[in-house]
Amino acid sequence: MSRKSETLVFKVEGMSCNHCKASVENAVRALDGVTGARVFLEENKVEITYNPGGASKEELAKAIQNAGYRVTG
Ligand SMILES: [Cu+2]
Repeated sequence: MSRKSETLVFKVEGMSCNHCKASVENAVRALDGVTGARVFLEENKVEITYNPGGASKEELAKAIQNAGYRVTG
């Protein structure tokens, strides 16, 4: 049985170094259904792969905000 995962990109403000990168990636990866998270510091974005049925987009965004960063798009 194959599970189809989806990709989502958020614009995130406030990530400036590898510590920020790790904080955001770990916060997102801790959520239900997330299969991958990768921050691109230069582009102020995070790319997330997740299985629908787990955490919602809103919950993903909230996890980033709770880690101390601002989701702008
Ligand atoms: Cu940092």
